[in-house]
Amino acid sequence: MEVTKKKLYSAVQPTNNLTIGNYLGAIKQWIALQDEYDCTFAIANMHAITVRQDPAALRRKTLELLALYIACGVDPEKCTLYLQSHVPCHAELAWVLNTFTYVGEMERMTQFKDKSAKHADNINMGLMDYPVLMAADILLYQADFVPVGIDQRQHLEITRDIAIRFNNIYSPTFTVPEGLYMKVGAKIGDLLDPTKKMSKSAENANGSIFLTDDRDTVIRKFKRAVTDSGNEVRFDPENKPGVSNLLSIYSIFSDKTIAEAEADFAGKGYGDFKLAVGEAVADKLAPIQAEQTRLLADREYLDKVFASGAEKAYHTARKTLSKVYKKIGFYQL
Ligand code: ATP
Ligand code: LTN
Repeated sequence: MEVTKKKLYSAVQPTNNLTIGNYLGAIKQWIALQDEYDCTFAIANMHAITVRQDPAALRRKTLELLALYIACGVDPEKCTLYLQSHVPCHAELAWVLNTFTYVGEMERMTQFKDKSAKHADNINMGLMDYPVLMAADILLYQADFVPVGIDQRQHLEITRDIAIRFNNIYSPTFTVPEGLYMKVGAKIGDLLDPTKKMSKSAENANGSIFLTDDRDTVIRKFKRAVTDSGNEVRFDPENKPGVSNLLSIYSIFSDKTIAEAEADFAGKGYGDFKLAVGEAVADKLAPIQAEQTRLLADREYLDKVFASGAEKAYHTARKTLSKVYKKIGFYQL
């Protein structure tokens, strides 16, 4: 008997270069789950324009991100991979959901407050509406699970609230989704300030490891990473945030548990430890970078993935949107 798989949905914005935080918090989970779930992964270019983008760079980053998804191991034969702007239903559902979302709720969002402070000259309506568009993404595909980093938890909560609100006013329409967060890796810290999340738009690029960084750059950045007082390599996020962050990174990149990672460095100093973390990361990034470069040279293939992804995504999204239009009373032909 064919068992229907649960649905999984996630997306990343094609802005800047991805960091190992994006990889560990989001994409690595996708790869682990793609066999078990019915997966849809988007490139969120409509979210990206909530902050001013250079058009040529945005176009280039879009292809680079698609190539990166595939190079990291996301399989376009198993999953639906598509570009958000190729499916008009996102903007359409976001409009409807706007009428089920309160201004006060959006003003309270941490990311909105952070980004408003960072881009004080451009606090546009899209920046404020960002979570509603994200809710539309997720709800269109009736996703059961959304694998993301911890920083997205608040957006997942508001998505659930909006879905529940709509379902209660009309009748069950949307699946109420749950966020999926990695046990280790859901919040990778900045190497220079480990209590802050590693971000692809951080001011100081030395605190972030980009998936495009070459071996020397990776090792140099890890050598400069802040550690803590003492000299023991021990996992203790409260008292040793720097070392614990590096241990988390090392453990995931070398497929070891935290305890095994600690054991590797028993009796060793911070210098040896940081070098080993850098090498473990650089070893894993090299084949991904080579594959991304190979894929980027094959534009025809990438366009085909986008075209078939958009077609599949549209089919699912339109079904949900028609259901919504019917419930709210939009006259349909
Ligand atoms: P920006 O800093 O430009 O706003 P970002 O680095 O937060 O971007 P997004 O595109 O917003 O990147 O996020 C993509 C995915 O990566 C999301 O699932 C997010 O939760 C996850 N993510 C981002 N940073 C980290 C991090 N430091 N640790 C773990 N997961 C992260
Ligand atoms: N806001 C997300 C990117 C994103 C997303 C989504 C994630 C846009 N739409 C839908 C999960 C589901 C971020 O990571 N900054």
